[in-house]
Amino acid sequence: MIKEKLLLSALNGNVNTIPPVWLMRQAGRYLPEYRATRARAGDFLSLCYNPELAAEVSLQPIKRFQFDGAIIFADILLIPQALGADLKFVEGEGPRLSTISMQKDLDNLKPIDEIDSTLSPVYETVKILKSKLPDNVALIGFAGAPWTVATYMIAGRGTVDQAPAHNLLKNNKLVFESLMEKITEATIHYLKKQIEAGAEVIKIFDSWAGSLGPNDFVNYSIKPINKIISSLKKMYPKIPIIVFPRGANQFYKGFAKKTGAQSVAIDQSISLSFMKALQAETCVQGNLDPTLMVNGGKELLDATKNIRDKMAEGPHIFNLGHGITPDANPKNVELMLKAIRG
Ligand code: 1CP
Repeated sequence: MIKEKLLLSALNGNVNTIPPVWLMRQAGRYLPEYRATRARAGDFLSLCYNPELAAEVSLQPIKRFQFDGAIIFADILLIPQALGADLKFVEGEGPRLSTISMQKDLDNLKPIDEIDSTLSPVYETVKILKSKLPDNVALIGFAGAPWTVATYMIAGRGTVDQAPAHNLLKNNKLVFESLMEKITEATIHYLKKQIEAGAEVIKIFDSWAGSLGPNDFVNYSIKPINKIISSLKKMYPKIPIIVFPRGANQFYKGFAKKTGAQSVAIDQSISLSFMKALQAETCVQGNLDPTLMVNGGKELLDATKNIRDKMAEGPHIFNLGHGITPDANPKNVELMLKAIRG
């Protein structure tokens, strides 16, 4: 009999003696082998669009750490690029994109049926990964949530407070909402294609959900995510979906049910008692402070065991509260894994 993959088991609501574990941004700059492959590709975007090399970097943390999930190597900003935004990554600074501020900018975006001319290498990456992954590892596809993607498309870069997006919403709601609609449709298509190519789990990153007030949170985080999930579920009723509404604070409560997600990823600002309460609603994932992966030691061990033990009675996926940082020490990942798996 083939045993169910541990990650899928947790997403189906099962309690496991040892929780499945993977890390947000597990393929990335903290790994020397990633830096080597990226250098071979030339730059970050060339790596994203090179299926053989992208699959290779997704597999690197699996080989090194035997994680229970592999995430495809891509970026949430590939959708804006596929829609026609000019995108580049400036070394040491981050992404730069052409901006959206008026109807004319929207009119210049490509129709949804043209985005695959940019995105098809990502589907190829998924296929390669599917054929190469060990049997016990689940393949995770992903996209950014419409609000988070819109914040980059409107500002043209990452911002601390997402002010440009909030201003567009306030001053030109029609353009803002049309953009959200467009991203939502593109994302449904993109994720559908990832599932067709072999993704077994989908993660939606709403990394900037925390800057939305109560009404905007409903309208621009929950509703578009719900639309994406319900559209995918019509085609693939069983596909498990994890959503990360980073910074959602008290709005984490009820979030899984309202969006239709099977799991919520919890950032490190949430207390373990609140996380435990959320576990009564859904499979919980995350919460370990990523800064602990830099210095490691007893602090890392204690925090790891504390999360594992407090979440042991319900469905749980071990993960960080946000992405692992470039200055993290791979040895500390091993330390953490030992504490989880014994
Ligand atoms: O220099 C490099 O090699 C680029 C660093 C890097 C990497 C490794 C970027 C630039 N993106 C990625 C890959 C990536 N991004 C993955 C797949 C790899 C993995 O997880 O193992 C994923 C899932 C993402 C998701 C992503 N990209 C998010 C959501 C998650 C989060 O961290 O909140 C966001 C917000 C982005 C945008 C982005 N891409 C890269 C950077 C530096 C940023 C942040 C920009 C900013 O706001 O400053």
